[in-house]
Amino acid sequence: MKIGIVCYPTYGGSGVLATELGIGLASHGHQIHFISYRRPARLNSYYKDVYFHEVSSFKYPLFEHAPYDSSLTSKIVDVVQHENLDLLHVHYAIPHAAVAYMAKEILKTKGINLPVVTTLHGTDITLVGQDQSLASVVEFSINKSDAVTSVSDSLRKQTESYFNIEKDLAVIYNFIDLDRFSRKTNWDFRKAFAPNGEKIIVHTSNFRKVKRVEDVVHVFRKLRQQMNLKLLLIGDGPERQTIEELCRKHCVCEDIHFLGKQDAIEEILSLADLFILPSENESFGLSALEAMACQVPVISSNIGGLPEVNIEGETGFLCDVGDVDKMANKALLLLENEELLSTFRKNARTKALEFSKENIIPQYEQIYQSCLITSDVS
Ligand code: GMT
Repeated sequence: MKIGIVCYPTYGGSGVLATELGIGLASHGHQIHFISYRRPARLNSYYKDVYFHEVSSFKYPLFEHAPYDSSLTSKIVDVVQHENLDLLHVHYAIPHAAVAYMAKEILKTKGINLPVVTTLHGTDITLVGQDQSLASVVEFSINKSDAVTSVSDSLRKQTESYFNIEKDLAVIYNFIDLDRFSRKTNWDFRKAFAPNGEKIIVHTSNFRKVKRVEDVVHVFRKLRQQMNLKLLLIGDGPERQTIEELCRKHCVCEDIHFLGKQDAIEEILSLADLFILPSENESFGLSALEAMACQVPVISSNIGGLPEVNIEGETGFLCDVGDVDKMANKALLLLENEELLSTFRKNARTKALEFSKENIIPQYEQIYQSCLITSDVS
């Protein structure tokens, strides 16, 4: 199949997942065409049968904002026609599902049928999508997609409760490359962060408010009163400055490393004893899965799709949003008991195996096939 993939090119989970899916599909013999305003961050080397088409923004003094949606639509129409795409898969409803609908309608006037698959990732439904300025477009474009998938059952239910959905939403969980994300501890590297054998806690996110990174710092402060440990914060985003100030205020800077955006995230996860994800909203928690695959137990909030990934009392612990006392207590329970920690480590890896790319990618291929069959018949 020749498949177009539209996604955000950033380090965020939806872009990461879309990129890994494209790479995985190409290894199954499909030809993949990414369409976005920048080369996706994870598409950082050459892959056979993977192409990238950049959407350039049109600037004109009259426009306060460049009309990205229109430029993206035109680019999709162009790529579908000239590369003979069979299908378009868009990740994150806003604006991609609406743009896909418009491209589909334009192509119809040229005698081309373009099946569209939309994958809902999270805040496109739970946060941004519910804003009155966007909600009707989100609902309409979900209903107009040929197939819609959701990255967790929790997100499926939320979508159905917030919007008037006329389609079946298929749950296809996020997936991971288990060869890449496996524990390969580099002891010299570990020593660089924890020279005296301290335990290491890791958090990775895009430092948006929804991630509640301040809770990570509060949990860390509580733990640090009981034991020596280090915190590695990976990623960057709007809250980073506030978090740095919080660390300074509480004089914990010497034990916290802000590592910024990282490509070889699995190398850092391989150093960790515990991963903390205290989000206010999390449709799946791909970052938690990446940690678990590297044998790192997870202390997370019990929100959204997190309980479908992080299993209470097996792979980690689930706590109410903002309950930093419980998060610290559960973290201490694990960090002070090597045997328990080691059991949780193994459980985390075992659970992660369920989300292998080998299990999940064929589920997308099945959806594509059914779209093509339906569009042939109609
Ligand atoms: O929804 C977002 O804020 C962004 C999105 C992204 O692009 O990072 O994250 C969502 O999609 C990921 C991949 O499916 C999920 O693992 C994240 O849980 C989800 N984020 C939220 O629900 C906050």
